[in-house]
Amino acid sequence: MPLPPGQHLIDGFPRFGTHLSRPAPAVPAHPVIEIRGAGPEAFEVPLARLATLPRREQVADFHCVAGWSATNLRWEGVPFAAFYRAVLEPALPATTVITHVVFRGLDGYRAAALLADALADDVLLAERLDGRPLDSDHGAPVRVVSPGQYGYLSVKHLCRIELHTAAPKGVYRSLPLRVLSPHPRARVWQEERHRHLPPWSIRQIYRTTVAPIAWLSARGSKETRP
Ligand SMILES: Nc1nc2c(c(=O)[nH]1)N[C@H]1C(S)=C(S)[C@@H](COP(=O)(O)O)O[C@H]1N2
Ligand SMILES: [Mo]
Repeated sequence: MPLPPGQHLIDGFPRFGTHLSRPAPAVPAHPVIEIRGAGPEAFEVPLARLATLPRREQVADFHCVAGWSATNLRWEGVPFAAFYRAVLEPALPATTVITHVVFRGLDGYRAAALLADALADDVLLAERLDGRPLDSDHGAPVRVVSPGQYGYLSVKHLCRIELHTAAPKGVYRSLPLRVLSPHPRARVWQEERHRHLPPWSIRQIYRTTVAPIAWLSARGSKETRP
């Protein structure tokens, strides 16, 4: 299977992200996903609710916008579409039309997706990776996995979903490379890396960030902490 344009195979599946050398956030004793935004009053969904929904196992590659790809990851979890239909949609007033969702992690990281993209067949709320519960490096206790989009939409340590009726503002404040504001659709086969610049112009810039970010992220990894 070829890789999407501009991607390079990396060894294994590194811990990677804007958390850099910070350790992963602690998993609460009774984890919940908080639902907020347009439409319903805020409410909480206990993670245990996922066990009552249809589950799926899927093998997929993972592509970071900085240019590395990891292959053949076996994820298990609940399709986001099943969660949306069973839990979110029934809470919405009939007249509310949701267009975007914002996923937030326990570390404060946020990413915005078009609802239509988040409802794609292969988008999971994943609780297991390669036959084991997700570990802290890869997003315990639950993360988004969207293999058709760059990794920045695959929010780890998912603790909140916001529902929006228009494109949300100011989502990527925390990105170190905010000037390279990410593409709202982020489809890997279309090489939608950036909102404004053509992908060839930023491949090299992104690639120079891979080694330092991977190195810093590894410092916060469970593998290297006492
Ligand atoms: N909560 C959280 N989720 C996150 C990030 C992060 O910093 N925090 N980084 C994103 C980016 S840029 C990538 S490439 C992937 C990396 O996932 P991994 O650490 O499991 O390899 O997580 C994404 N999800
Ligand atoms: Mo990334």
